Amino acid sequence: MSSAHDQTPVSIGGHLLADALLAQGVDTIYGVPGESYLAVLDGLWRYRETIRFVICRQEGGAAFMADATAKLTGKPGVVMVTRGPGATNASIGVHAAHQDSVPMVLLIGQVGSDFADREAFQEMDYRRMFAPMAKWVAQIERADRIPEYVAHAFQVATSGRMGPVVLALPEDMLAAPAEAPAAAMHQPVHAAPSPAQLAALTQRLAAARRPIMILGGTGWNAQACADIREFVEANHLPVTCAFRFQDLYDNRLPNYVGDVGIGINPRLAERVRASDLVIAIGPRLGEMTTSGYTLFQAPRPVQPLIHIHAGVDELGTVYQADLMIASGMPEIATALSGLRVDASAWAAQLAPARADYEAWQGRPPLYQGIDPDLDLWQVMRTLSTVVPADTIVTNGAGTFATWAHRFWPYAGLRTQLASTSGSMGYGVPAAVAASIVAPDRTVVCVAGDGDFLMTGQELATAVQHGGAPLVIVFNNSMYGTIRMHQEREYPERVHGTRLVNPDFARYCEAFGGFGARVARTSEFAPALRAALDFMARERRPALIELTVDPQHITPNQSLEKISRAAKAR
Ligand SMILES: Cc1ncc(C[n+]2csc(CCOP(=O)(O)OP(=O)(O)O)c2C)c(N)n1
Ligand SMILES: [Mg+2]
Repeated sequence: MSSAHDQTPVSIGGHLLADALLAQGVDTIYGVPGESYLAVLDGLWRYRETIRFVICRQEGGAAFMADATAKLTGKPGVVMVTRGPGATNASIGVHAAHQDSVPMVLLIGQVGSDFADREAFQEMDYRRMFAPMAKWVAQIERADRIPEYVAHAFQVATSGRMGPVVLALPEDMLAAPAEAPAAAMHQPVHAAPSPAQLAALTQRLAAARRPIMILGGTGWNAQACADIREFVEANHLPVTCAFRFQDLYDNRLPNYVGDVGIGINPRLAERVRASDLVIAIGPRLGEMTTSGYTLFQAPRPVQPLIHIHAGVDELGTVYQADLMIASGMPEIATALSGLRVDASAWAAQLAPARADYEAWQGRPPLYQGIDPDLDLWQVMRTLSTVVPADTIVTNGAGTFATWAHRFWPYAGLRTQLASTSGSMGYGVPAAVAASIVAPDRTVVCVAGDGDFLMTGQELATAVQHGGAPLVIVFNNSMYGTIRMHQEREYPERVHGTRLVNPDFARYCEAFGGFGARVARTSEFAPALRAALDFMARERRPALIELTVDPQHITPNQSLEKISRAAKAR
């Protein structure tokens, strides 16, 4: 007698994996194929209309795209790569997702169990390799447990302090016939503030004279940002954003007083130092946000500190805050939205703090007394008046990023995609992914000449999948950041920092995109208009190369000035 169970057609591991991804709500996967996971590709082929498989040109780009997609959608980013070489390439994005606390699931084809532990072709032990970078690493040895492992991976990636999870998939396990009961959708779990914690927060705020807020980290959504805005405005609080989380509060609103990151406005740094209550909601208070652990003294800050973070393990690790609250962002934001205290002690401090921010956005000291051929401050201003306010701005790493960080008015949640890991090459894949996932948004990547060529080939991915980002390359023919540090530490001993570059405009044209080069300020607006017209008409990427004077290294000073100061020391 046959049971209903016997009649279920037997599947294979690779198909169960595709089923399990669908069950976890996956609609986009980034990857580079490998012979190690043909059975998964076959499983995904069945869902080719529901799960978009974005084929990339390098696994590092794929992993950055997944990171950026997670930041943009709030859902875990998914990457699929092959063994050794694929996994090692992808690791840069796992590190980025870890430092950014971004939910990511990396799937890696693994050698079959018949060859395991022989250092077979491309074999690696991913548990050991990813141990310091990922929240959880597992290898699925039995196909009948695929739904369980995949659900577990999504659960871990999205709960508490979010982060990357790695699943290795032995080839024979993927190819073997198997059946497994389906898992349900994962349910992200986040703590919430207790009544006692909220009472303590209220009491400290009511007693403060110079409070300031720092918003940062991941896990925010539109409602949480709106709730925080209500709390901030009702209590006349000055609000700042942590390094590369500048879009958590609309920069154009009067309570926003600047970003607490690299190259912080000295007047803002002074306000944070002189504050008598810092309320940090979401940031890790890492090296970049604390100006190298100087804004706050470790382990016991001079300023009273309330630190609210999604991860229990993060609280108290560097700073022993006076009040530590483990909470998801929506949970704390809802709790704070209706809170009102007497703000008369500090309300008058808001306008001067905002004025300091606005002054910091003015024409920078670098250009005082000179009329540069290409005024990068003017370029950023032109850009911000021409593209829509909700444009997504992405960047990798280099001094060029300062122009975006300091002068771009981020208009609220999900207008910035930048990695706190400071990885070069992040900007292009992030822009490509954003343009594919959010085709109705304008996407601008700000890149350096070094930064751009780390992942510039992902323009091909944009073309293949209908993405149309605009890339602006700040070309100063050098790894400028390192040159700057070199001049500071070893003045005039230039070594290992010069670059010989291709023609970036023609590079983009070779992918079917638009390219232009701009050497004078007046050329920028027409080039921008032509680029935007092209993107709208052709739905392909555009690139504007800026010929940047290598001397113009930061908005504050020239290379020569840095070198001179170093020699005078
Ligand atoms: C993947 C990676 N490699 C190396 C570095 C070290 N690094 C930081 S900035 C920088 C130079 C960036 O050069 P470029 O993109 O041309 O920008 P610039 O500083 O010249 O504006 C380097 C090499 C890094 N952050 N990431
Ligand atoms: Mg450069």
